[in-house]
Amino acid sequence: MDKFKRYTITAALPYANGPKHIGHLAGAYIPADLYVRYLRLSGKDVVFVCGSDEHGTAIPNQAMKEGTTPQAIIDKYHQLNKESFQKLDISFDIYHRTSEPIHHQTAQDFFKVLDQKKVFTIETSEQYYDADAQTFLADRYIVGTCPKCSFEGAYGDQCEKCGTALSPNELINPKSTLTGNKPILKETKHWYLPMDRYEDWLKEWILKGHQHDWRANVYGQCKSWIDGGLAARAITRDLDWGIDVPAEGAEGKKLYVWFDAPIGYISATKQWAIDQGKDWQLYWKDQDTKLVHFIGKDNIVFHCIIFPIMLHAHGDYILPENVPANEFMNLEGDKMSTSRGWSIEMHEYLEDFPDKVDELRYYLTAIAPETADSEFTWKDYQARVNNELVAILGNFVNRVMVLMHKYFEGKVTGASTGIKDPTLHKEISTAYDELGASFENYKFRQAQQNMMEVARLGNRYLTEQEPWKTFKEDPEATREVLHECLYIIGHLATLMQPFLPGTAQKLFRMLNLKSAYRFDEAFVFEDGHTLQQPELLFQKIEDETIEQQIQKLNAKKASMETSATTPELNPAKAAINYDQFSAMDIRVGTILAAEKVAKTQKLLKLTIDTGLDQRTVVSGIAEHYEPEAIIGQQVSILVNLEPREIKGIMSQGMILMAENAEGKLSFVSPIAAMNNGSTVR
Ligand code: B3M
Ligand code: ZN
Repeated sequence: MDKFKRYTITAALPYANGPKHIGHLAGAYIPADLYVRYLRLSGKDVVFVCGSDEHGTAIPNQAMKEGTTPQAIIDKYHQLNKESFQKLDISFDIYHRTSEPIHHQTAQDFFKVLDQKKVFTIETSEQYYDADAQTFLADRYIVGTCPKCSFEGAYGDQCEKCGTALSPNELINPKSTLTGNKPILKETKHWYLPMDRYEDWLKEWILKGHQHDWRANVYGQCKSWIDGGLAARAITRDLDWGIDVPAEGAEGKKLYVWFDAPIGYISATKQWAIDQGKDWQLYWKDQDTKLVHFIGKDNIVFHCIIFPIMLHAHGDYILPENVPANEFMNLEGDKMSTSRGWSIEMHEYLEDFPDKVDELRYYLTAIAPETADSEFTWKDYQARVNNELVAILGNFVNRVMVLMHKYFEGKVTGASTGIKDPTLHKEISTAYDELGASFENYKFRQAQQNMMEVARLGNRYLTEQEPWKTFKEDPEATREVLHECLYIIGHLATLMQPFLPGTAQKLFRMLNLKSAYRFDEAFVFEDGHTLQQPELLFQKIEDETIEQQIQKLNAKKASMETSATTPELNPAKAAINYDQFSAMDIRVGTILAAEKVAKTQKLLKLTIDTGLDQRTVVSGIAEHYEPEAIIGQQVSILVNLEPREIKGIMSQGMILMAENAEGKLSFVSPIAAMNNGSTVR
């Protein structure tokens, strides 16, 4: 165990612009949770913080896509992700939000300290500005022709066709996505973090100081960044959405999201400390505190270089001891991607498998991309669950429990304080040591295998001893073996707590013990201790279930592909209140007669029985319906629309039509026949 008195553990703050998938879960949240649970079980003082990253252009972008406000987006996805994490037993001490006032305050204070210490440089440059929208344009809000491949829809930061990274001024024929206008160049001032000034310090701290304890992939990325030379990076932006820059001459500017987001770890800790009556400063400023960031590999530079520079420049803060970033997890042979539909979102898994949380935790840990990219396949998931959790772990526990009930009514007789067989005893205590060492080295796959070794050991022991054979002649021998097995199960439950927290609780319940045990805490089965009835720990996963999931995945991808090629829908309209809605009197009616309006292409003159009366309505549906074909058709009609003269005919009301993005029309009718005059509401 290391020398630290307390631990501050962070997991990357997910953008609240969409649901997160199981690749994210495997990359950051499960390993962080495993480590934290291990620390807690070792009796350590830990705070585990996470929360939503609610700034950056990703949020307004998504709002635009969904036709709603940034606030609605962050509220929706904050809630969704928070609930998913809870259901997956990720044991955050707090799941905070960067939209909270305490975070804005903390980020601004941080900025002010650096500003006062003259850490920043201020530079003026020309950037694209949309004069009509009166706003500077973030890179994603500018499209134009790619200078490399001539693709016309390239974005200001990247051409999605040829993959080239671009800056907006490289685009040929740039256009603002807000108005379609050609943007103009306009001078703007920004605050920069001059990272080049910290190169020597980074060389000492990372290249010399962490060569041996950081993962090779993390160290390697840092080294290539540092060796390549660091440049000043703007930490302010001309945006509407974000945290105001607290400096003179910075009106209308916001902090760059990657400046404020990591400070989110600090503000989350502050809020937790307020809630728990603790001192947050101990967790961020005391040299006896160990800070560890859990992230995916795309966030390495921010957590290993930029944020540490900020912490170091500020001066009061500790630095991360380690950043055990993971590689990526692919899915069925392809990169996981929410936008392409090739993903399993956390909430999707939970909807289909609400009672298989530990199974997912187990599988994602077993294939964790700790040293190289790994691959999730449904078949492999099934195999791991069936061959390992069901056939080894579940089977061992179940056999022991059943035999105890069959032979001894589930009752322990005679005092014993632990495992008697010296070899078994030694093997179990080795398992604790090895598991501890694996955790200390952030080798979570290995740690889980160390735990599974105990299940294998138990199975082997039971099979070798064959206690069912001795019962007739020597029931005491049977009892002895099963008692040894009960202790093995107790240790197995103790060791499995980080990985399979739900199953561990079930096991403790079956054993009639407390609901949790620290690693150094003894449990004993006293004389007369009674066991509960066995519960099923894991169920075999059938081929059919797996086939369904594979089909579902393919269908999701296909539907994303068609929706990507269909024309854009109309953007959502502004909100109305209920009164505005209910002012409309919509009824079910039946078309009694229909004829073309002379000298027009589009118009039909309809006679409608509205239940209230018979009336005439002129409707622009002639290109979609033959008059004869719609006699007798039930429709929805807005009856209190002011009458209007169209081509010399008084039209009294309006027929409701559904119209898709290609302009195809369809009546909106009740799906069961309804009396004319029935209300639609
Ligand atoms: N929100 C990027 C991501 O979700 C970013 C992480 C912030 S951690 C301080 O991958
Ligand atoms: Zn291109």
